[in-house]
Amino acid sequence: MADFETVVVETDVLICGGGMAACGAAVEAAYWSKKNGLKVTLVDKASMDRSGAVAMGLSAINQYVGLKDGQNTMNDYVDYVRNDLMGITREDLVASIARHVDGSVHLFEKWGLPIWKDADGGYVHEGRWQLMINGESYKIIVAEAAKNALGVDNIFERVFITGPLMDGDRCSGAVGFSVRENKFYVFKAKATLAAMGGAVGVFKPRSSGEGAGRAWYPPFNSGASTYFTLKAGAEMTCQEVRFIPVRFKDAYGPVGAWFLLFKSRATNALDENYMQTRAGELENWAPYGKVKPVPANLRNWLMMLDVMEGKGPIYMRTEEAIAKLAEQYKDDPKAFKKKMKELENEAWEDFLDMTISQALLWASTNVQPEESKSEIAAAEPYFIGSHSGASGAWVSGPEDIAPPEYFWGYTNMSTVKGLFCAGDASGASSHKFSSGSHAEGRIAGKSICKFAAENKDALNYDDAAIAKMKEAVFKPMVLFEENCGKTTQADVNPHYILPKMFQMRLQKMMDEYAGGVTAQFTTSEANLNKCLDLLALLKEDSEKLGAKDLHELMRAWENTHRMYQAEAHVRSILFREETRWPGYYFRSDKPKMDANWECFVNCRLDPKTDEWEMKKVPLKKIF
Ligand code: SFD
Ligand code: AMP
Repeated sequence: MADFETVVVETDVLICGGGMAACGAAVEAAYWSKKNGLKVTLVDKASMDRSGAVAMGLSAINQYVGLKDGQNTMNDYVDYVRNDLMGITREDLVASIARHVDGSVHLFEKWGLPIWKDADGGYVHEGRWQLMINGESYKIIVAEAAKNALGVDNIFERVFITGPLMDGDRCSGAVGFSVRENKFYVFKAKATLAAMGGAVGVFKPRSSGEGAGRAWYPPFNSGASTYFTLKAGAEMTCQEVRFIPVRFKDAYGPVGAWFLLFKSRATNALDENYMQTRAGELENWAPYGKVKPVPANLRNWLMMLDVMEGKGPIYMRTEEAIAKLAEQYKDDPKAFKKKMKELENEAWEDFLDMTISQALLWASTNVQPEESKSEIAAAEPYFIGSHSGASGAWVSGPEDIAPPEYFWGYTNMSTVKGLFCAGDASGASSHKFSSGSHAEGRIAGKSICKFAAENKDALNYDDAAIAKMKEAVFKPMVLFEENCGKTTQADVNPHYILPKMFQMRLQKMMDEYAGGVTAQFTTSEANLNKCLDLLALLKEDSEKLGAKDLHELMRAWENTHRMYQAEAHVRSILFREETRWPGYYFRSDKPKMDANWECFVNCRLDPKTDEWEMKKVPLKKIF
């Protein structure tokens, strides 16, 4: 691509991504870099103000421990996360985020984020760990602080990172391309943070045609973190631990506020509450079936059992919950009317703050939450280590908490020297959400500066290898340009496959064979092996991805990234010979939880041979 300029940026610390974890890392790294004379650079594929999962805003901060107020302890949070993940969690990482997360929340408030207050000036909790916010502008506020800390000259927006640069077994930066200009970027760095979110669109979504592109998590988080870490040769963990959120059907409105703040029930078409009628099923998943709150996947599972028996649709009983909350005012018509208005406002704001399309769907289908119940459903699988899933890189824990097996020098560094991960990109430390991802970013931001300061030696860059990378990055555009005239319709061509078609193929095989919506989240060894066969063919065809312009080039690379996430997932489910997270996925041939699998499943791709290594890693209890 002779007419694509190559831009080389030399820096010490490179932050890939501009979301919650990246913004946390930026704020902290800006501080520690000054002390150490380091340059910090951030690259986001989009515009930081509205990039990533918090783009639309949020209506709650889902992790606040309240350590100072003595509301909870760090141990309480570790217990909560361990139980919710059916025993599989890195307690050192969870504890470290828990002890720092309140600091991030207090910073958000200082920067201007409105957090709901009660009559005494205390935070209004949605649930034990969650705070209510007016969060439409949450991301803008957090991004502004990051931009101020780093300085806009050190930030590259609308630059898509395709993969890592390596100097032997050390990560030495990243390469990518501008999605607006004809530019290839080479970022040379002493240390790199992968904070490019999770992966959406690996499985076929429920939405089709008219709603394609609508998903719960942002479709622009497309597996870049996983691809980056895999291609660097880093060890990954919990790649089988996908997340299936239950959401208001078709527009993916959140349920947390309804269950926790409004104390709503969910019932089936027969008015039965599956949490009660199916309580006996929880015994089969002891000890985790017996904890409070019931783990998210088991809540899903009880609901799915109803659906599989034909007892759906499932409804959130919004009308019932609102009536109950207003009941105590019913003898005073004026107070009753005021309370009803307040509840109605809160119900709509919950969506308007973070899932605007759900408010639009309610409005366009004449749903009034105070009058009618509203359908909920299990969504398609997502890869998101920061919420209730756990997939991500296997990173070093903090020196003061981590056992020796989980500590290798720098907190949040992956098993590859110089490559750090945080937020959705780091695994086995679920339930960090927006605030915990920011806090983990801050932890990583400090640690990465320490690494960069202590590892200043010059790195080697192979110009010929970089030129080859450039060629590979733009190959889809070249293929398209050379061949698009060979058919009358550019989207059907024997010489290339366009990203849209490629993505549909990926989503179909994952949906049908790896336990997507169509397969009722059920899979088995035979299905997974079939999926691997199809993935191998898809991988061959990925060499033939075509792209008509820069935007489609981004789509092409997004889908290559997704394909690697898919393979890591399928191989990990296959390797773990049990069902541990029914409600996320069910292995019909291994339908029970097995104590022999009370361990992590880690995997690694050898970047040179493209061979996968799978292994069991012992689980260390600390608290
Ligand atoms: O409850 C590249 N989340 C919620 N968290 C909360 O605290 N409260 C809530 O109310 C939450 N809810 C919720 C949430 C998310 C969504 C989508 C909805 C509702 C509808 C979860 C949090 O948002 C989430 O945990 C964090 O944002 C995770 O942080 P991080 O940093 O790991 O990911 P990110 O913020 O999405 O940022 C990713 C960044 O990477 C960029 N990027 N950059 C360069 N090159 C590439 N190839 C890239 N690929 C991606 C992105 O642009 C972005 O900047 S509730 O309903 O669940
Ligand atoms: P959600 O909107 O489903 O993402 O939920 C927001 C937060 O509330 C997350 O921390 C969830 O784990 C938690 N949550 C949602 N529903 C329930 C429930 N029924 N019981 C306990 N916690 C819940």
